[in-house]
Amino acid sequence: MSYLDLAVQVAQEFAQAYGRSPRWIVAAPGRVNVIGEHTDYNDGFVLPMAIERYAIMAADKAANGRDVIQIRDVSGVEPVLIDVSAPVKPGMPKWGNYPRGVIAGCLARGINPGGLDVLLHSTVPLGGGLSSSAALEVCTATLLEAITGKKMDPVDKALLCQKAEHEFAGVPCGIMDQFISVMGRENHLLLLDCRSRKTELVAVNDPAVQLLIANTNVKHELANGEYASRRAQCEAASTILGVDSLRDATAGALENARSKMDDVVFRRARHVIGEIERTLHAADGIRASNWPTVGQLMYASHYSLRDDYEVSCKELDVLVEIAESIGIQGGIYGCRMTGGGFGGCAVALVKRDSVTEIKKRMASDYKTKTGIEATIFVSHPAGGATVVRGAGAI
Ligand code: GAF
Repeated sequence: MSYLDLAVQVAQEFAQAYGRSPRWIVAAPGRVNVIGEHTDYNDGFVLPMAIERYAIMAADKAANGRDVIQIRDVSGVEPVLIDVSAPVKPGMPKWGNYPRGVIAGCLARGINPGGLDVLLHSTVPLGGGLSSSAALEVCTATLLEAITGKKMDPVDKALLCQKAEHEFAGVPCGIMDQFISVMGRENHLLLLDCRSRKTELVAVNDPAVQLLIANTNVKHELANGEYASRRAQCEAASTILGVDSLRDATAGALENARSKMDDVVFRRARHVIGEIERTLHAADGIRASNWPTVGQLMYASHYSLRDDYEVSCKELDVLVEIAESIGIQGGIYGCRMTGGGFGGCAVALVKRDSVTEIKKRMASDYKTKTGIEATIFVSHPAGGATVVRGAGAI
């Protein structure tokens, strides 16, 4: 569903929840990362795109006139109440920590909308590795911008949202997810240099290809702790190599230092150094519409994440094996796990006219091999966060 259609639905849901029409509606997309995994916190490159799955918020000034932002979710989970007349701190329910962290950051910048009644509806699958949390953060920031008329610089906005995730949700994420949710552009991938924070839009103009997303529908518990330990291992490798970050290391320097580090740290660094290179090559391949090359880089990324970085899982590997067995002949150029790992989604580069067949075959082979139903869909590269309805537009 497009965000415009979804906004119409959310306006109705707001009316049912609060008994009047919303004055503001904003949307922020989730993302799929085409390549460049676990490179953002190593100052490397990433190549994500925003997807046609959104966190949408509809809002009006608080009916009771109090300085409290009330956020209800259409799923009926416990609502979040945030008093904006006092310092905002993490609290319960836990899901509210994403908007709380963003609101705290906005208040610190003088962006204070006062009390609000808000309804949230998200179509980004939770725990699917498609950045449902970044979409929620960026959606909140966009809502406060729309209401106050105070627009942030896009880089500041993304960094504010990342800080919310670090300090309020306790997740030491990199910058990719928030950047793409803010800066996505229709029909483009975003090549982001995570060191300089410079971005370059890479057009995907070939109507013969599409990105297909397959959700394993599993999320293994260890994800958060393992993410933090990967960051620590990368820092350990940088220290041994005498560089600020693995962005500055080369495969040759790593090989020369092999005896100075344990095997796990060596393999983590090998993944990151190789993945940064693959990402730049993939961007070249996309510019040239060289799909077989891009596909091979995606497979290579997956093997490296599976064997060296060890963030894949059985279900993701099964999806990639199915993709390989379908092959280019069956319409798949390449496939890899996407996002942090330990479950969530795989992304595949496919021929558009094979999509229906591929979806059928992937779903049935995955069910046979794992006993689990996958959720499979295609998405065009979508635009970044947007104000659908602003003050005065109703
Ligand atoms: C998660 C993080 F939030 C991102 O910053 C990134 O590190 C990704 O995992 C792995 O590439 O989505």
